[in-house]
Amino acid sequence: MEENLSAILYGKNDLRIENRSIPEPGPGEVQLQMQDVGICGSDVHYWTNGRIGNFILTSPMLLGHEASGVVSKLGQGVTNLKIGDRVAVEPGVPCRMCKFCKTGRYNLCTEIRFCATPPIDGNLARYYCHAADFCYKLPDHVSTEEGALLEPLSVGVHACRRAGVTIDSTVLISGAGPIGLCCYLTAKAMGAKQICITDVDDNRLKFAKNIGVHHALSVRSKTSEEMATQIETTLGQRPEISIECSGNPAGLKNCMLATGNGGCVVMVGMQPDEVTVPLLNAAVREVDIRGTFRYANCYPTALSMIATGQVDAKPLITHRYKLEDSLKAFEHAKTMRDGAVKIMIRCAQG
Ligand code: 572
Ligand code: ZN
Repeated sequence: MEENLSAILYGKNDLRIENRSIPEPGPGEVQLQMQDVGICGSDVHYWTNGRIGNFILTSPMLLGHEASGVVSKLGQGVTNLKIGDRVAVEPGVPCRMCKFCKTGRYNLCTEIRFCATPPIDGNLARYYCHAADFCYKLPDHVSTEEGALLEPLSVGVHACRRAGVTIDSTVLISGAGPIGLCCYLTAKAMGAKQICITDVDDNRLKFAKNIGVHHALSVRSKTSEEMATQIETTLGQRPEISIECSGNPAGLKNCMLATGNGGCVVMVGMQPDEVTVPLLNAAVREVDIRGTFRYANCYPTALSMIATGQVDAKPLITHRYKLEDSLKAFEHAKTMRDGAVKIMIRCAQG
């Protein structure tokens, strides 16, 4: 048997690197020789908790959903790709039939199969098969690492679209983790004139400054009211748009109070089910509160941002591991020590 080394989560705190058989592409699918897979917070969460909300690991599952690969086999009827093409993998494949799919909001499809969301396998392996129309050919000058980064960047594209970011926007981003930084890069590329980013962690704020953020503010031991004032003073006006990426209720409260009248708060970070927020204050100032769920139709835009050079996402990659060292990579991602932002796993040998 040819080897297909795979990172398989058997249960809580039980990640094993094991050999599986190489899968054959079904109709409309391609077989991919996987190249680079980024570790997402959700991969780490499934590993350490065995579940996220109602999505519970009940049988072994491959991790990984921020991926790129090289086409190694074509399934029946595939015409959009050829063997040897380097591609980015959009990890959610919807039913293509329902109301949401047909109106372009396929991220809301209830039948969507999303990599590394139980019970669907992810792609942290040597070989993996995926729907060909959810693979995007990378131009020669775009690396497969950048291809893998299209996934978190797509989250940023979707958030900025939902928020209505445009030329001249003034934007607040709460949380300077990988997703906050992807929202920053996207908002900048979409023309935002001023962007302020906040976090509790000074190292993350320093990292944000190093990749070009002008206004990086610490929220440590400050009230939301104090933050709102400091953000307004820093930007010279209240933000029209706030993008909440921390998942912390205090971050959401900051966004709601800081956003100017008639503005919009977009929620990206995963909040607890029920939180206490200044809802009436937002309502009477016509501050819209919008949800987001992953992304739809964002990969082509994320790829354009990279391919045209409008966005350089490479600096987000702080650490690299080989597939065989995935356990070490996950240990690193758990602690995020040494200023880790995006940890990338190299799946291809050599
Ligand atoms: O890159 C996509 C992504 N989506 C995340 C988290 C990490 N990465 N989401 C948060 C968790 N939800 S969920 O609905 N779920 C576990 C399926 O609670 C999905 C979106
Ligand atoms: Zn993710």
